[in-house]
Amino acid sequence: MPRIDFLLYLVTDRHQTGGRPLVPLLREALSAGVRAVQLRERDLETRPLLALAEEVLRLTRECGARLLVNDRVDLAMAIGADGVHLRSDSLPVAVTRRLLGPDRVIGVSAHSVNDVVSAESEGADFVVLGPIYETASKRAYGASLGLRPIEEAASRCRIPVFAIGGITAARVGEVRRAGAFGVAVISSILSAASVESAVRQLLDAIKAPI
Ligand code: TZP
Repeated sequence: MPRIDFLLYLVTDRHQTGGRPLVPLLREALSAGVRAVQLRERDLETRPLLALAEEVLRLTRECGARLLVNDRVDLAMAIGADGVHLRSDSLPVAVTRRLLGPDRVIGVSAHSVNDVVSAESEGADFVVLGPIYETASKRAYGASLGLRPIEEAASRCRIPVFAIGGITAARVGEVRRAGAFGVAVISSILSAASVESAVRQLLDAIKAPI
């Protein structure tokens, strides 16, 4: 099982950059210390998504960071990405593992403790659980979960749980105290006026004793 060696997981959404192009912002985030990126551009068609994925992979490689591709196992394999991030309607974890082999990383999106338990039993390497807080990024997922599911998932499961949804540097402490291994974010990095200082603040909060 691949070791999860990052605590801050940057999820992309090129619609949340305040009109700025995504790739230079990713470069800035990687230079500031982001070590894992999930490419999640759900409305991009295959060809432009492939081109973007190749460009982002070059960047992550330069910076010694990992790149996971949301949902598109085919695309992740085609470019030699570090892994995939599966949704509930993606290929199952076991099928993905057969395709990717033992060394690639498989992350799974979870919206309940039961989702985390299932993801672990199916062989996921880590989960992203949320939305923990109210977030404009994901109204579609309805009510925020709060901290309790993190506590329960952390006590019932061994795989790393990343908290997502409304995560800011100020909230990192409480989600980590609840049992989150790390945090996953879109807007608090990509919508920030200074991506570099947003990343630094998040990493400082992550490194602070809990
Ligand atoms: N899954 C649950 S909430 C969410 C995703 C992808 C969006 C998180 O965005 P933000 O801006 O970090 O709250």
